[in-house]
Amino acid sequence: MSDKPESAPVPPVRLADYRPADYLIDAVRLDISLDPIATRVVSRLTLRPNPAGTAGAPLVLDGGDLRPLRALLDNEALDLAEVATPESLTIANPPARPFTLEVETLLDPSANTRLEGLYRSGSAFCTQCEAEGFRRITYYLDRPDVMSVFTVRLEADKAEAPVLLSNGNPVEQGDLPNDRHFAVWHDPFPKPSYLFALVGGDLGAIEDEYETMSGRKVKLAIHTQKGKEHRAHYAMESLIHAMRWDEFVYGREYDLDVFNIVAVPDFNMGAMENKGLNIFNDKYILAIQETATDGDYAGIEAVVAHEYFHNWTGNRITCRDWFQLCLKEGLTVYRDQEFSADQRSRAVGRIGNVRSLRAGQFPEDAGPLAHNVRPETYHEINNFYTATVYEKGAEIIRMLRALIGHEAYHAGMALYFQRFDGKAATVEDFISCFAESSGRDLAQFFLWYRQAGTPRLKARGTYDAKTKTFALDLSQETPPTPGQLEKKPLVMPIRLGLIGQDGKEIPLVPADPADAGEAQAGVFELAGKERRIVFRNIPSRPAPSLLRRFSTPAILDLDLSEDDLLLLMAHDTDPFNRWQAAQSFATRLMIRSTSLIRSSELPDFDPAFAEALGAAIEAGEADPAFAAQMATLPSESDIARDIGSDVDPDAIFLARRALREGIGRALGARLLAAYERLTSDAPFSPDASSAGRRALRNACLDLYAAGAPEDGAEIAMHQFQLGANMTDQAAALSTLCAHATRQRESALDSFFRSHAEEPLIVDKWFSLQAMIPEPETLARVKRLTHHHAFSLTNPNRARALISAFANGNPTGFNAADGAGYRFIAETALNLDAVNPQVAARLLAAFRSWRNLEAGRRQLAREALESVAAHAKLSPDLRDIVARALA
Ligand code: B3K
Ligand code: ZN
Repeated sequence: MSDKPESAPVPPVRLADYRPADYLIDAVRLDISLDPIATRVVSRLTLRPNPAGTAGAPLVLDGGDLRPLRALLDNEALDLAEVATPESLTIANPPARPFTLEVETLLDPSANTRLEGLYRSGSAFCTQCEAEGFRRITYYLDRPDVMSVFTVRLEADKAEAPVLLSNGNPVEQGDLPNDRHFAVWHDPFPKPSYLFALVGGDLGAIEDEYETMSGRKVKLAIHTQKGKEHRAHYAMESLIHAMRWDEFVYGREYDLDVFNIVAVPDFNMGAMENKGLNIFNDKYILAIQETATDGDYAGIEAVVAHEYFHNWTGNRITCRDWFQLCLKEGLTVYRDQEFSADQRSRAVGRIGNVRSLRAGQFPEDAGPLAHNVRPETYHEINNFYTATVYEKGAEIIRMLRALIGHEAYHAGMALYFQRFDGKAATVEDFISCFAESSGRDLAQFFLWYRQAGTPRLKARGTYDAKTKTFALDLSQETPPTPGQLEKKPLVMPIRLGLIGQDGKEIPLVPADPADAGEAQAGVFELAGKERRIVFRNIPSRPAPSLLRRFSTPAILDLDLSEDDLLLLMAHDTDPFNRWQAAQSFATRLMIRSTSLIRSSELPDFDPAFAEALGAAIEAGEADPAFAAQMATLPSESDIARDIGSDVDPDAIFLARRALREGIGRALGARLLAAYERLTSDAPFSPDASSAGRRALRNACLDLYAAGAPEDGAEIAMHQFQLGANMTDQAAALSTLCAHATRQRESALDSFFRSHAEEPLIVDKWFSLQAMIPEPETLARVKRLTHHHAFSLTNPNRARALISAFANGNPTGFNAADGAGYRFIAETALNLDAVNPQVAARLLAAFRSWRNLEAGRRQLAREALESVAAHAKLSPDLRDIVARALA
């Protein structure tokens, strides 16, 4: 919580106000004596005036709730009362030449529940500095464009913290009197303070060695709580694959003698890319078959790679200011997506990216929290680590590559690494490299960074049987977003094909020879508001397959007939669009049923769709991971988003349930047969193809149970009791939870009893219950907040129960009496006193409240207003609630 009263409106930080720092810090020496409640930090900064700054300006260092003990300027003591407050340290007239500043601060890491700055996780000490946590350790120019060489000496009780780690390479270590010891680390690469990290603790580790492409040897280690080291092997393999991939694909090699990863149970997000010392949430490191699902393994592979890739895209080249966050995040997400696609199935990977973009980013872009991929103002930067910055940011890089081609993309990246290595760059710097490598003017493309909102792409096809031509009329429109009413046309790469009635791909022969190059590549650009493309030699009316591989993050409005959708589902050569056709068909059926249910009629069912789905599942046994995606229908939130306004979550739930029930009934025996065929007694392996078989088998079971709950529950219970691996166990339990079966409670009890000592599994136990789609669930969740295993101070646990309810239980959160809204609002307030970042993220569950039907909309508003009425909110929560209500 901020100590400052929040009564007067605080002005936002603006991109337009950026100015270089008035001082530079060439070197930092930190001496940190770790103690659970009284850690002493001595910081010695070597400063000089920045030639690019204002001469003679005062030096103002940032602080965050600090307790200074002493300060010296060029070894002369300063009067603390005069220069320091908890929030800043000011030297009114600093020397006009290089000088030193030494400051000692006193910290209480045990009292730090915000998990920003220096805190404790279990008995270990660790840090989280991005975005502005370093100022909670010592006074500093805590901004990413101030890059400095760090030398860190750590000292601690030898029994309590035998392992002492910081950034860079180890230099020295030794014993000290009173059972203490020390270690010195030096990082030769100048870096911003947000990349600083330290860890101290009694940790276990696994080690390995990696030889880079130029033959340098790197010692790799992953540290975990003692006794869990053996669960880090998959993470280690993933790291090594990622290191090799970055050499092979981007020509980037690792640059220090050691690379350390530490996994801790208390962490605000997934992981952090601190130079040479990545710190991770346990969830993204620890995995053995008994504790981790296939989804967990995939998450580990992706996040380990993501943090590693930041070493070049983020650390060697960092951001000039926090408005440029997507410069490192969007690019690094794109890199990790491509890495995972190369390790696993490209089509399935892409479907996963798009599912997550639509589930997380589209609603953000369509609601009151919409913002540019590169924002222009912010009140609290921590609230901008969003799906928009990360995932839409990654989509922009993907489009850039589709537009300029593979070669110009890699030439541009090479130029970027060469030109900006060791610097703090902007998005303009980045894009200029591709303008140069491709020879294209990318000014219009840049609008993707500056314009919020998901564009709508409308496509209409007209077939002329006489001329055997097919005309495709494309047009675009981006709806207004907060503070941005007028939108300009964007540049969209539209990858497309035409599928003939015989199910074959029709060669693209454009009527206008100027379109030949695009036809050859299969990618057409829509840069203006509209475009017409005419194709020749089309024997009969084709089914257009648009936005293949989801080449533009737009909402596609294409008037395909149900026959077209069935044709594409079965024959599109682009697997992404085969999946998309199934999703579009299911969405159409569910939206139709939602309206019928709202006018008290019976939901709709189309046996042709069920039949096509059955065929896709059977045909897909050769690529089960893909078939599992086909078998997974759009979520309730997907349908709500497509409906867009006057949303009734109960009707959507009933419509989705009815469709799944109908499909389950229609395909019952076939689903069961597929389930049996996919059963295997081969030993567990987390590889993609084994995971794919498990995914399809579990999807078949889930659909089967939708049509035959009792029989399905028997099978699920049997699979649950077999407990072969966590994937199958958790899937069985999730199927049991979806229905009010008699087995459900006993399965939940036994799951908890067997895994009570496993925090990551207990998290699953909380989440599964929070997502039970029944009116009683809110009472259950409230009861669970008093469970001895529940805690609001551990972010994983708080998210497992509370966020799972807010985001994973649409009928519970959106209960018609508003009780779900009130519960989440109250919990966000309680959390705010403990951990503002986690609280703010929780409250963002209200991001789509304006799209609800009138009754719920009013109740959601009241819940948000009850939060806004609190006088003492953290800046984090204040910012979310203010924007949500604006
Ligand atoms: N860069 C960190 C995120 C930091 C979030 C600070 N609130 C992890 C990542 O994106 O790799
Ligand atoms: Zn990142």
